[in-house]
Amino acid sequence: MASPSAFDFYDVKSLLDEEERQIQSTVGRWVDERVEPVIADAFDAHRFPEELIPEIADLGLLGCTIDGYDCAGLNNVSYGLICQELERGDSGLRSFVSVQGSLCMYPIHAFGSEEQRQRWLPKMASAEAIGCFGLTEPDGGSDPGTMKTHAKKDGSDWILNGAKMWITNGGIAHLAIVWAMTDDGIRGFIVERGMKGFTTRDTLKKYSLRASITSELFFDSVRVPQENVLPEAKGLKAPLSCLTQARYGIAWGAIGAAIGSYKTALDFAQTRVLFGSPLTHKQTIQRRFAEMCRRITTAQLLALQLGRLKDQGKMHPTQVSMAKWNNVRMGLDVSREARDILGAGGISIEYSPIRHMLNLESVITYEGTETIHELAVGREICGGVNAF
Ligand code: TGC
Ligand code: FAD
Repeated sequence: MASPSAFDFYDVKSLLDEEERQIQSTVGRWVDERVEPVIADAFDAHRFPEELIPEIADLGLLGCTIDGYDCAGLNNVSYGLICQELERGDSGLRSFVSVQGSLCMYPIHAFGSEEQRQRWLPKMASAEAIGCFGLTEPDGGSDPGTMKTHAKKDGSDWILNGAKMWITNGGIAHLAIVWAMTDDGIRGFIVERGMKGFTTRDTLKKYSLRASITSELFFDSVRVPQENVLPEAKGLKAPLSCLTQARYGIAWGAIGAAIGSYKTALDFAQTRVLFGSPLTHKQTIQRRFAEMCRRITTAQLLALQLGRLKDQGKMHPTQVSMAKWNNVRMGLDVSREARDILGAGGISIEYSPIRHMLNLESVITYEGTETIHELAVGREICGGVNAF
């Protein structure tokens, strides 16, 4: 009987079909060859490696679960594996793909008109058009139902006023999916760069997700034509449905960050000789690796079952909440543990764990904080009573 792999202890790969395995290995190879050599310097320089965007598009990773419109039409498990491999490189790359596909292409596909789909989706699949998603506001992101950004009807146009904060891809986006309050409740708008009164400003001095662009968006009486309103996006449920798509990808992505950190620490511990033997011969080090492996394995199985439910059309948002909460917490704890095993070297950007650990401080906050997901699961279990 073959021994279990340290990186796939329960042979999760055997539960994948041939196409899923091939997609994972293609994206994994691309991350090894094209991302690993540049990502530490990009993080250090607080720079998103924009030169990789055309390659990401050529690999067919943008909006990859959409059928038609020049998109790849993959299943959700494949999309999850893509997120896992990208985040093994860096959370910033997975964020870029999540925002473009799950937060911008998804709402255009799910809530847009046929004209909007034809106009934007092929261009977004090829990265000719980059999107961002504006929901969070300066006064508090966890409670988007109280947003202050608002749009008022003016003839056949809308006049948009307000501001969004902490917006991934904002500074490079050609279009922003913006959620605003109207007399009719929350609606979604496609705001294009160049529209008068729409400006962005990048958020600098971040110590997390440094290889990713984060920006503020400002709307000063922006005139948005009716044809840029998403006709089927009505109420808070619409943006929350987009979040469900992105949170799903994050639940897989966090496994990649954990595996990257754990592998780096394991390679180090096998050759670091202290008190006469390698670190991997020490009882407490073995216990710590066993614990990391246990948590990664649990997260892999959780993500795969979530993906199978999603592919069968049976996935519930609170199941996504549990997976996002469990897997990001796991990724953060594993990368911190890996950082510690590297000793002083662990604080250097030369090793990936501190970069993953710092990135995951954003990942545990965005797309619903850990507390928000605990409360969403708690509400589901306790008869729907809202404890927010
Ligand atoms: P609530 O009454 O619970 O819900 C309103 C309506 O929405 C439905 N719903 C959902 N639908 C789909 N997916 C979900 N996850 C949903 N959660 C709720 C719900 O059934 C209801 O429908 P209906 O038909 O009854 O109207 O609303 P609430 O105001 O009580 O809020 C609930 C709460 C706190 C869970 C929600 O506000 C929330 O999720 N807050 C967190 C906000 C958040 O996650 N923001 C993320 C911003 S985007 C981002 O961070 C991008 S980072 C990207 C990257 O770089 O990767
Ligand atoms: P707050 O909502 O003010 O929360 C503060 C604290 O209060 C948190 O610890 C929270 O868990 C806790 N809390 C909240 N409610 C409760 C409660 N009921 N009971 C107990 N505790 C509670 N947003 C976008 O719209 N688009 C993007 O592309 C995007 N990208 C991001 C990129 C980065 C790098 C980061 C860091 C954030 C991004 N965000 C984006 C914003 C993100 O979604 C918000 O930061 C997040 O939703 C939390 O909102 P907040 O920061 O305002 O914290």
